[in-house]
Amino acid sequence: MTRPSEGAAAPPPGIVVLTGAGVSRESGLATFRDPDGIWQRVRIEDVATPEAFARDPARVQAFYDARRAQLADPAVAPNAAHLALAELDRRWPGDFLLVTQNVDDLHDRAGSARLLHMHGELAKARCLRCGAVEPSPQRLADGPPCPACGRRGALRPHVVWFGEVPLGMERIEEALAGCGLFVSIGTSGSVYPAAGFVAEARGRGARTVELNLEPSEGSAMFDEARHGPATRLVPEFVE
Ligand code: BJW
Repeated sequence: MTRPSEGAAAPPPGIVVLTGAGVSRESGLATFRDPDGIWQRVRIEDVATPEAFARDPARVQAFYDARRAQLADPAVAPNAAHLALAELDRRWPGDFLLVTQNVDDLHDRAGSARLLHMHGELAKARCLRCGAVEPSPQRLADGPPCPACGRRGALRPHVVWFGEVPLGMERIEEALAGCGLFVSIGTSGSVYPAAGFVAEARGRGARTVELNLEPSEGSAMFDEARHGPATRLVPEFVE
């Protein structure tokens, strides 16, 4: 992507990048809706709703404990796409926001700074008693105490389930309203409100680009679409 030339009169356009599970797939983390995806193995209604947690907290905690353990596997590390986005963040002189739907910490580990986890973070836990959001113990199924209030068994994964409000929506709306370029990477575009961001950005006059293994549900909404693996497409795009 061309960096704005020094001394140019117009300020560099703001950029909003939206990422989904596809960006972490080549790091060894499964997506949700691909044939080998997480929702082929477990039902959303059993693990990813507040009702599921109320009905069977042990099952939900075990599901997220296993995914948290996977993140600690040394084989799981940021890939070329995460690194290219961190590089873009570092060198882009204008407004920039990387909005990820992913609960993994691979963008953080790659060095992205202007980053917002709209569906939460596996590395954090939230206390249902005092509301504190703290680094998560590796296992929540054992009912560890809240680091803030000491209450046992009140921590839940700091992730956003279906029917819950995504995080940072005000900051995201503001960034979408002011951006000149919106790039969607590795997401099927099937979960709202993220799936609607392309229409919002486009409606405000931004150029919209999709980088995905295959056309997503909202592919027709993009001005430009490139299809292939994120580890190839993202470094090429950021170049
Ligand atoms: C590659 C690749 C490679 C593969 N390179 N690409 C109708 C009925 C009921 C509800 C609704 C409804 N309409 C809308 C709703 C609301 C609901 C919703 O969207 N439901 C839909 C199913 C219809 N949404 C919500 O409930 C959200 N909250 C909400 O709307 O609150 C109201 C509100 C909004 C705003 C302001 C105020 C109020 C909350 C949604 C929470 C989603 N949570 C999850 C789980 C998080 C925790 C966890 O990880 O377990 O988030 S679900 C899951 O899906 C996860 C993901 O972030 C999310 C998106 O998935 P993603 O990332 O797109 O993955 P995939 O697998 O779908 O796609 C991967 C893509 O990568 C594919 O296209 C591949 O081709 C590609 N790919 N390899 C590049 N190497």
